[in-house]
Amino acid sequence: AVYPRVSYEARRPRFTNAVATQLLDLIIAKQSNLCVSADLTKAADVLQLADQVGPYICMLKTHADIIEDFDAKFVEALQKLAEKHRFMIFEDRKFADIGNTVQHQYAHGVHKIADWSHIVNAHTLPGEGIISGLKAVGLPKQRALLLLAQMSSAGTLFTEAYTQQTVVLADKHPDFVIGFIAQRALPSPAGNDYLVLTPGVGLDDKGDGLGQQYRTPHDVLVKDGCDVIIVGRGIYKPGRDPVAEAKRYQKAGWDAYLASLAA
Ligand code: 6AU
Repeated sequence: AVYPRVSYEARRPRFTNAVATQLLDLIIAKQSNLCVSADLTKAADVLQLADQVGPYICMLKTHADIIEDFDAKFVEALQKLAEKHRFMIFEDRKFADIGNTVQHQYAHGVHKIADWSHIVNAHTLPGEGIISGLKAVGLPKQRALLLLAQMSSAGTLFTEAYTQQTVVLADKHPDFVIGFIAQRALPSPAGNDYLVLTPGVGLDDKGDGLGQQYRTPHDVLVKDGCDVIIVGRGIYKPGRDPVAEAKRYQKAGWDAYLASLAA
């Protein structure tokens, strides 16, 4: 294989961040590398989806700022579901500002993301300060960060050099940066291990008419060496049965992982 697969078990001791080891434990215990993206606009709908797919996922991804009735009760209920079904919470905030501003966006405001989300993500465009700022807030709370190193959308302005520079920035903070949002495995020049979480995964659709591009779990896990598949509308799009689809993507993701181990 182009990207030799090392098992989740063997990689676990390479991580110092507690979120990364917890996540790997969940992936192994539940045999699931599936993260469901719950991009719904009503709190009750997000919670219902989380309860339905909870047994089949390692992680639930939220966009808190699209939830019309977001409040502390929602957060409490989501945390209960995360404990009940054992999944991690990933708020897909995509921070992109200077360190001082993202600290406030992370800790304060309506969403108080740092209080409830195990994982958040950030663009590296502003430079290292965005990581340092988020880390000062997140690390004492035992949180973790993913850096956007590539995107799934058509015509993305990410370049190979930007992707490589993003890995170099991660290597300055391996205690807080546990991985990337990317489309393929990204080896680190410093020899750190990173988890690659990959959106733009779908078994039935090729795109969404707004630039999203879908590949299969087999493509991203076997061909491109990624670690976690992120699936949204493939699971909850109207007309689809979220439980049946979550089971289907869990199996597709795990079968692809096993195939990549054998490859
Ligand atoms: O499966 P979908 O297309 O319904 O949803 C994909 C989810 C959305 C996007 O905001 C997000 O994944 N996403 C990201 C993330 C996770 O950062 C990056 C990217 O390159 N593409 C992408 O779709 O919630």
